[in-house]
Amino acid sequence: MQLHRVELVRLRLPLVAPFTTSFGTQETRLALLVRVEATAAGPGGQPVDVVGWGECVAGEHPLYSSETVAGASHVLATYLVPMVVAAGDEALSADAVHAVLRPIVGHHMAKAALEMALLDAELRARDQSLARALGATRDRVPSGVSVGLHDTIGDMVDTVGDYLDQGYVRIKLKIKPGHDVELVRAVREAYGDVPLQVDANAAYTLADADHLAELDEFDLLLVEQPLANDDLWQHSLLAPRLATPICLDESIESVADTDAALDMGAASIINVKPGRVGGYLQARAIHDRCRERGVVAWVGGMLETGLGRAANAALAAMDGFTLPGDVSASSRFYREDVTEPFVLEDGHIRVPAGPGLGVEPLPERLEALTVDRRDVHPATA
Ligand code: NPG
Repeated sequence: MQLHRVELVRLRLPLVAPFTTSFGTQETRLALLVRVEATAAGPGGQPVDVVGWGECVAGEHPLYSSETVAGASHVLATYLVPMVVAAGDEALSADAVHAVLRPIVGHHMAKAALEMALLDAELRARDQSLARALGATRDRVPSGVSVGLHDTIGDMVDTVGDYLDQGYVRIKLKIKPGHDVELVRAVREAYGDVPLQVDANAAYTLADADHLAELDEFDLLLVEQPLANDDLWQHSLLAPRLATPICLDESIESVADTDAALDMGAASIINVKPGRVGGYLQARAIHDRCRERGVVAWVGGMLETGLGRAANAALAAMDGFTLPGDVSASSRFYREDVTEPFVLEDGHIRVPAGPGLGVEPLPERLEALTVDRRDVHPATA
């Protein structure tokens, strides 16, 4: 593939309602997109000019992980893009990107965004969908929804009711110390045995083990990331004290982390987020490993625009993702997305079948949402 141009585009998207987790409240999302112009091989090997899009899920602030939009922009412009350009046209394929970028430590979300843009370009030229390229088998995926913390339990119960009315098949409640057991009890009492799980985003310590065990009576699918990101060992000590399965999110950045967590008994379920693990191809590798080991996995979400949402739906359509993912309708977060919106159909999201991501930014939306655009290859001053 020949790479002619790489552009970083920042969008500011207002959320339909503030989204609160144990690490803060968000009212808008600053999204970093990577746009590439390339010439790649067509179905018969002939050169085809294409545009590819990637989405970086780094936060505006380093609260969920250390990555940020500003940091990712810097790393993309200074290291990642020049490295793939220097690797040369011959070596440049989405499959090769992970190895080419290996010298750069961390920065998985920045790497994932560049890989995603190249993958989109490559697959568009080849006229193949991302779902097909990943080996996905389903044409729609069950849709779970993540419910942020609210001021009162009553408000949270009402919001859950709205989502159930819309057809979401699984509810994930954000929890934090002081907003946990009674919240879950209220939701269980209001809605019976709906598939329910909780996400602490690392808000507890091992000293909270007895308190977390009070969640056991609610028959939750899982408790996600109760302890700190780097507390793998402490998670392994917590797990035998809970009947509720532990799922890890923040702690898992690679296949090696997945193996370590499973070997140690720190988790029995894995949340796979392509950005957190360095791209869709690494996400597929973690899916494959979980499948080999007979471990339940599911696809997380990070408030993606329609671009990342399309790719997450394709990933979630793989056989080994046996729990509903955080792949909601676009309307869960955005009144106006940058692509055509994803909609709930009978509690499911349709997996795009068109080439590459199968969706693209709508020009007028893109223009209205754009904060700034910057060419990083060829670099401008
Ligand atoms: O559906 O996209 C979604 C959101 C799901 O709760 C969700 N994401 O901790 O998993 C998480 C959380 C998150 C959102 C994390 C934004 C980081 C940034």
